[in-house]
Amino acid sequence: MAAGRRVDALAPGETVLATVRYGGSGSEVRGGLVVDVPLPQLGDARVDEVWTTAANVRTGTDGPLRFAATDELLFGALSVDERDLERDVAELYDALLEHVDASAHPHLLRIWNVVPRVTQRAGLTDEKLDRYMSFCRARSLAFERHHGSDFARRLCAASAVGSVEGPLVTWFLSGREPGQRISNPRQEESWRYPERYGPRPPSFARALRAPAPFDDTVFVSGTASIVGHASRHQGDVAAQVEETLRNLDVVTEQTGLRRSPTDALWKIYLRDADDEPRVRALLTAQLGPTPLLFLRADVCRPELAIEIEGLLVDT
Ligand code: 3EB
Repeated sequence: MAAGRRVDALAPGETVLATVRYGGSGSEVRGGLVVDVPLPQLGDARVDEVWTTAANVRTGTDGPLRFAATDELLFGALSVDERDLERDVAELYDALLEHVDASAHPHLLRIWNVVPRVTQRAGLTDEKLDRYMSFCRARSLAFERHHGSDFARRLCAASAVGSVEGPLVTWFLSGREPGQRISNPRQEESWRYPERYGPRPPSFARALRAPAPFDDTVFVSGTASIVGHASRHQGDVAAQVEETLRNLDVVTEQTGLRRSPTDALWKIYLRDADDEPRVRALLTAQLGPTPLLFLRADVCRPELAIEIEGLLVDT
């Protein structure tokens, strides 16, 4: 299983499980599931994220869910045009969790979410809520409905960032075997954030060690300049990069694996496209030759300028 990397050519015997295309890249598709993500890429390169496998791939749909699966893995995607954000998130996650729970791949490993206008006010009636808080409430309630009151034990790695426009899009990977949740001792568990960040906390693990068919692979969640539960270095993107890298270092220490695999793609979400050259220079100096994919996205807290996610692999 080759995970989330850029490919220029497929190796013999490899088939595509899924292609994640950013910013309407419109590039050629070679089978499997296609997920179009409404976030523009920054910088010169235009790369897709391709998940390949040596196993047979079958594709299908289940209501709003589209998927590609092997015997061991399920890659699925859902996309809804917005009517009411909390109702949409509830329906989307109900469809996702119903399908996954009934499937031969009931263990969620990684979820990505793109929420339109994520930092805007939730509505005219509730002054204190922004749309990220609404998203978190509906997602948390859905996990509780499907997995019970101790659903936190089963949470996987995730990201949730904002688009300017377009549908609510969620895509995910689940497996036949469970992964192993990994915490970051520098950061509060997301499901224990205090109520000032919203009436229901976010629902994700800092990282997850992937089961077979992955080999010593860890999915690292979106990681930002947060220590404990507090945002750090508002207005200073270079300091946020440093703090984020410290968090990535600490998560990496917990796993016993190394950072900087050369064939995995690290994704950098930037609130301000103008920060891209500077952040690219900082990260290239720190991460070495790892391929970097920069996306213009709203990080879910307005004071955060950057979020980074990726994979650790034993090389
Ligand atoms: C954070 O640490 C920053 O809501 O699924 C990172 C990863 C973040 C996942 C999510 C949010 C999510 O709270 C934001």
